[in-house]
Amino acid sequence: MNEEIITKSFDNAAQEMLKISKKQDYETVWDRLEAQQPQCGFGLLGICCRNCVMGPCRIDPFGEGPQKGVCGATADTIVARNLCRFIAAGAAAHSDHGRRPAILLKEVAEGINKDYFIKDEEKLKNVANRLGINIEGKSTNEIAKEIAEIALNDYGKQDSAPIRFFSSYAPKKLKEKLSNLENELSEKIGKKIGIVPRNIDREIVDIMHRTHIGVDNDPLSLIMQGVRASLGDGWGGSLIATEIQDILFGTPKVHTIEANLGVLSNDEVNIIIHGHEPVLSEKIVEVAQKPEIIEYAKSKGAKGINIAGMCCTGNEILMRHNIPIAGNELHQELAIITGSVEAMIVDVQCIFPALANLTKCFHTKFIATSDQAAFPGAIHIQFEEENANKIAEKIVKIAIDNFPNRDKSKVNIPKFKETALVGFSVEQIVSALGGTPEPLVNAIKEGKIKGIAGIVGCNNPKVTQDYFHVNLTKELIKRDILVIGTGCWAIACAKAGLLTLEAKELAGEGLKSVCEALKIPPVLHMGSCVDCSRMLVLAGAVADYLGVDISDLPLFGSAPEWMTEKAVSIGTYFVASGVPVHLWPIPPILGSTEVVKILTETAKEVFGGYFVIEEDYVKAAEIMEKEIIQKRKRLLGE
Ligand code: SF4
Ligand code: MSK
Repeated sequence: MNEEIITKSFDNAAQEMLKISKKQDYETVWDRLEAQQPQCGFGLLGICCRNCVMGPCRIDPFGEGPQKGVCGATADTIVARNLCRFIAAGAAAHSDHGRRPAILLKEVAEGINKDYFIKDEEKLKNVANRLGINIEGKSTNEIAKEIAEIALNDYGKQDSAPIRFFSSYAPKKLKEKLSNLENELSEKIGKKIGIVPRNIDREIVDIMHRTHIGVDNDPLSLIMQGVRASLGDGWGGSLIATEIQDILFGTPKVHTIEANLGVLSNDEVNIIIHGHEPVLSEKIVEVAQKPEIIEYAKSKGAKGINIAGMCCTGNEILMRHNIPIAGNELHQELAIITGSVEAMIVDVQCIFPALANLTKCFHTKFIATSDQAAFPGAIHIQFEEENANKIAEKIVKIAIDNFPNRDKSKVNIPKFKETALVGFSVEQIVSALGGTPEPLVNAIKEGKIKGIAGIVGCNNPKVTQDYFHVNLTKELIKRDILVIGTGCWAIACAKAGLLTLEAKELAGEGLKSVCEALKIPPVLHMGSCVDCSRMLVLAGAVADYLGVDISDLPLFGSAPEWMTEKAVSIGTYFVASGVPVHLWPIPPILGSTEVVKILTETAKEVFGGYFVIEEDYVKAAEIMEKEIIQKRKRLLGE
């Protein structure tokens, strides 16, 4: 295989498609990254500001040119402001996602929406109990309405009390720590500092306000508001998305699926659902399984309908159904290049606008569906929850009608695919453990497992696709560290065969014995990006069980191929919740020594979590293992 292709992707199917792409001269994300070289040094360091039109301003990193913006903002202020705006956008994307199922649950409970119903009453009751709702004598719809109203109130209330989801789900010690910290930091810097989220939306608006020219200029004060918004995401918006989606669509259960481009079919209608929100994709799956729709596909010469996921919509669907996943973020263009996709249906987030042009080279219909996401060149079919069944059927039929247009001479489906055991919701993990965290805690005490690493995040063409994800994961399980995670990392591991019982052979002896006893893989798929909240809930449950803070637990996070603003919000709420987080590539912060210090040193002192940057996967695993071993020893009083 050509060296240039190997540096682009670690994935066999991707390498095969990249060869075809090069031969046929299709443009992909890697070509566009190359065209951007050299990338702007000011941007990479985070020292350019466009927050008003006295600028744009930039700081000379070599100390020779300007050291202040026109308004007098320093590198520290500019970097901190830019970082906060990253967090605001990431938290907004996750939390706005959560708003949709919350509104839908209310409409279902009130009987306004008849296209959806509550699939998981047990989860409904568990969430109600957690939120302190008295469910005695109440109907399912009454309970659902109360949950939806609490969730929506967390987005819109105007008092300063913590949001209800945070106060109901966060572990005791974390809540105590954060409220004490508000007082300590306020005293230290002589101005009021808030860290506990008051309102999911407000913390994001607050960032946009304070990063406007001439408002907040203190890096610590700015970053603490970034922390507050990120906590409103992790313990708020994302958690609401996860919990209410489970109520509406079912809590994931462990089952087997297939992963990679080899899941695409030569003789069925291939429909890819790509993006993040399961509200539409659940319906697409439902419609595509109707006998009359399958018959319709057969009438067009297809053997059936093959739905495959991509990115986090794919994760949502595979967690709850036997729906295969075609790939992660950097597979989106490669899937089109297989020439076998009748329709690529998208909603929001991580969808390349470049798909509009690429699909023109094939018969593929590129169908956008969200009022928030227009793609010039795409077919736009507006999705509305109140007409979900009708719209989903219309979309599936467009794909079916397109099957006869497939040009067989252009079809190249790589044979690569792997099976994967998926569906590890907290409920399934606890059930695999026999109903309590005790066996997990005992395995850590006995040293069979040193600790747990949570890996999340994207692909990024600056990193060889899946290389860091897969190799870091292998390094960690080899060292008896159980790995859990979400997002495109989970898809990378599925494609690499790491989500199988057989993968225990790659684990150290201790972890292997635990996998054998519990019949679980050493690497657990916990869902989509918003499902990082499942990891928080799991960490919180173990912390409360032991009566300690999350920062006392032998945990480490990593986002080794991240690219989105959402990943920055995720990393920040993990750090603030007490989990150290490794990152690669470097976030745009190196232009400020003060911001770097806050994220790496101050954070460690005040939260117990902090950021680490490391390019080499073995060194990253060493750093993670060292910290995990120390935490484990401290926890056991050794
Ligand atoms: Fe320049 Fe200050 Fe305006 Fe930013 S806010 S563009 S640093 S003048
Ligand atoms: S899809 S946010 S590229 S994980 Fe959630 Fe993947 Fe990152 Fe998007």
